Amino acid sequence: PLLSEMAKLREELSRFLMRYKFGIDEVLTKITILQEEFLHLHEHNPIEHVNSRLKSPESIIGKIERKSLDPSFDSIRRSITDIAGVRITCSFIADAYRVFDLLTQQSDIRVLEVKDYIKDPKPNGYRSLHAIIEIPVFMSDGVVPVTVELQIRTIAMDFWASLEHKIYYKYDGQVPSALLGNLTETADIAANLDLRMERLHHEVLALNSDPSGQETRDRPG
Ligand code: 0O2
Repeated sequence: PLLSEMAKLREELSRFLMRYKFGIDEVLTKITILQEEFLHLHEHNPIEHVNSRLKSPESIIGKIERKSLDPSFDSIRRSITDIAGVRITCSFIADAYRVFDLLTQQSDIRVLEVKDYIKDPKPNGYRSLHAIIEIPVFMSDGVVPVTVELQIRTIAMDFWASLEHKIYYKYDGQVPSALLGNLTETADIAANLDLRMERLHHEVLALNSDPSGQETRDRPG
């Protein structure tokens, strides 16, 4: 009986997680459409790359324990909003906000929460635009709203965050204070690089435009 209980639980868990995988698929399709449309219009493509991940059962269990949550599917659905995660890396800060608007203004998407760590960086220097969105997924037995965590950032922010993440895990969260200071400083340097790159980008656009402000030249080749 215990084995059949376990098998039932595993089946329920994989069906539960499947919805989140489909939620990711829906968001990725929306991003692909935006990217292809930008490409078609011959405009500058605001998206550098896209990553997605489904939280592992171990990591979900870890969060249930850390937050002392009721371990029911219903409570997990309500309390753990980052089971499905999509990270979009853009070239410039303005692109990050543009992509955020283009996605969150779509009529089938409901925005549950926004955390703008670009405007208000975390004390360690972490920058990114976060949103918890809800997207409908059409299953055989009906429509289910699925929450997806969106993280939108620039290449420089992403570079910093991946190194910081590695260091954080290497020291199991207890990063030596000398390193912490250095990390925050590099986050500020990365933010400065973002500003300068954006300025440079605008200068290039201005140089390639005619007096009426229309772009006149495409990249050769
Ligand atoms: P992983 O391994 O990337 O999934 P919560 O998720 O509710 O516990 P919180 O603080 O409410 O956390 O959510 P928040 O601030 O929106 O951050 C969630 C995710 O953002 C993290 O997920 C990271 O991916 C990223 N993040 C937030 N702060 C930092 C930071 O200081 N450094 C880096 N590198 N990433 C950060 P996880 O689950 O912590 O990690």
